[in-house]
Amino acid sequence: MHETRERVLAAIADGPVSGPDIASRLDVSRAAVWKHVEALREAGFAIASEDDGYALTGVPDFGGPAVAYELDAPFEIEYHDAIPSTNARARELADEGASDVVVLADEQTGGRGRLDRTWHSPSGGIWLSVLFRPDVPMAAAPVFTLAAAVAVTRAAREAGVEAVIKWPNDVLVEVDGEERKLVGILTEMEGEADRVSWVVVGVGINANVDPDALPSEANATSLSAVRGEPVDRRRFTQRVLETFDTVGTDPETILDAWREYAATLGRRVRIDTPDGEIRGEAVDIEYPGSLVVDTGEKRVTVAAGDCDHLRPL
Ligand code: BT5
Repeated sequence: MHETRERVLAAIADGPVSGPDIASRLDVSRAAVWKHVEALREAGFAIASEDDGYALTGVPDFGGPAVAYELDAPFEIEYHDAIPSTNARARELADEGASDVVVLADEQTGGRGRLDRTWHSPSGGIWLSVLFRPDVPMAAAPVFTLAAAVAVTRAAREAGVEAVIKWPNDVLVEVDGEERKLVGILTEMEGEADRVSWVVVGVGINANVDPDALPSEANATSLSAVRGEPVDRRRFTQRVLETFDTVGTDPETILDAWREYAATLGRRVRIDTPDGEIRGEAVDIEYPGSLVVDTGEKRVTVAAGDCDHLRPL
């Protein structure tokens, strides 16, 4: 958000402050204060103007300025009511040289999963992509998928939904004894072997979405369906971005948090990899995001693939 606008919001957050007061505090003209107040109202903030000044009385439920307001993470927010794909838009921004931007949408009309699969993204979800430029080799990038999974799982638990992580890129929740998909993550990047140029971590969260609007074969659910009431999408998005930012790039922090939330560890799994199927017990996660599977004969380290949790023998 515009920096002065943010400071106007902060100034009026705790009750009425007069226009001249704000102007002198922020060292801008009274006309400028008025202009910012009008722009904030247009963005959905409720601002009362009384005899003793302006007071903030309401923050919009969702949208760019709403998420940017009181966000404790260093990202700009670019919001769209509807867009084909936030990942595609973030890649465009990357090509233009941008960084530390979150593209956020209420609805995607061309959402993508891995391997060109379709990601259904009806209105009411949280569809977002974080664009950043970490100073790491390309091979390290899977760790950001883990970090995103940790961030969403923590936010879901704070919102009362007992989410768990399924390797490599799903967040699930158990409904009537069955694991259902709540979130999918798609990480894309560009760069040279020894250094990434940019990373885009795309996170699709079924927030306030009717599961009936999602394909039945996806076995999906949503935060609102599990909670029985809508989630505060503004707060939820902020918590995801804040946790993603604090777990940051430190591998040990990310792996430890991931192990705590993982449903895959200790489970029998079947993994489809480009080199064939692997079955066994998932025993650990290794930097930068490989699953260690005990097949009974040996331990194999799997870098990527589609994973199914199997029933215990
Ligand atoms: C994923 O792929 O799980 C990654 C999804 C990433 C989506 C985000 S949204 C923001 C950003 N912008 C984008 O365009 N994408 C990212 P994968 O593991 O391949 O799973 C895809 C499969 O999940 C599909 O084939 C369906 O079966 C199922 N699916 C589709 N939409 C779903 C939904 N909303 N919820 C749960 N499952 C879904």
